[in-house]
Amino acid sequence: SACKLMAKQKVALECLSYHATASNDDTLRLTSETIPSAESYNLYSFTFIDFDLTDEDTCRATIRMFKQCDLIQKFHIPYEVLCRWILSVKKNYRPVKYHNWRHALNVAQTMFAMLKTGKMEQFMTDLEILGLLVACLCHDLDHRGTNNAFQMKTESPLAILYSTSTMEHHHFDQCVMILNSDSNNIFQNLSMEDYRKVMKVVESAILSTDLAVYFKKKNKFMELIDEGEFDWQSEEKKELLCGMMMTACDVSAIAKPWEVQHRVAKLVADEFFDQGDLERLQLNQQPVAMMDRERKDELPQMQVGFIDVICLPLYKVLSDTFPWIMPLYEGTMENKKHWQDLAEKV
Ligand code: 5BB
Repeated sequence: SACKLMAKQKVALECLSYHATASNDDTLRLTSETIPSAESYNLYSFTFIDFDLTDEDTCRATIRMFKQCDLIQKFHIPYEVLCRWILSVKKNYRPVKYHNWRHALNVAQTMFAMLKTGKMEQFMTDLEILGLLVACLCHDLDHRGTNNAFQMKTESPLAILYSTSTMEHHHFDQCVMILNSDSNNIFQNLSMEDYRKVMKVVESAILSTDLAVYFKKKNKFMELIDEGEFDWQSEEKKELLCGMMMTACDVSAIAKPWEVQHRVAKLVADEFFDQGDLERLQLNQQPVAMMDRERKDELPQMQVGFIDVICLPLYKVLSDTFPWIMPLYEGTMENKKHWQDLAEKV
């Protein structure tokens, strides 16, 4: 429709005014650096922390995960293209408080740990592993620190373009945009069929990071588990499993050691409060409790709710089926106690 076309043009113009891909200088520098071991970055652990890593280290850690999965060899990814792509992805995250490049890296690292330490890679093809890691790194590209409801309320061009899963469609579009930029296509040596397959994995995985999609799909997933379904080979079931894994990784800050969870929750809250401020200023609206700085005392109770309603049920069903990812469940249980203690104090 004419309306959608206008919205598309607006979004395209916004993108044009911004230089999207990494410079050759940065790319060549990263290409020539040595990549420290996975152990030195603690990549196999569910308690990986990015706080002490430099920006350069976050790129090296990302390359290390590709190497440990042998993806560079298996899919003939030119090393310079991989380096440029990683820098471009990093560059297309905005400096918002929580949904930034560090979050993307953490989500990808949890996926890596689930596949390796959690022994879930045996259920995945190499192409799916490639798709999942790429999806994690790209799943919040160009996040503006505001959610889907905010896009809708402000009638942003993005919301006109995509009425459901607004931001997630945009994250996937940005992912495709980067891959299609000069010398950024890490999939360039895949066959037509593999190319189509991996893009399908990436698209479905990124779209499933919309919490609304998770709520729609989780019952189907839990039913399959209840029926004792351990054959994950059918395409439909595999897509369902990948979606659940994406959510598990997306919220995995909740399972980190308490000091880390506490610090990250404050970043999440600060980003929510910034949206709340915008809603007051731009829309003259009273924000919901979660986004209202005046109600920050309720944060511990909200975290308990988040843990009980979303995180624990998901980690429970996943670790019942894939026992080696139990640390995610246990870490979350531990943090629930801390948040409950704080909630009782107010
Ligand atoms: C989440 C769903 N939302 C539509 C309504 C509010 N809830 S909530 O009550 O579970 C909630 C979650 C309330 C407050 C929260 O944070 C206060 C700082 C959170 C919360 N969300 N806490 C966290 O530590 C994290 Br991490 C998140 C994740 C926010 C992004 C949602 C990711 C979607 C995953 C599929």
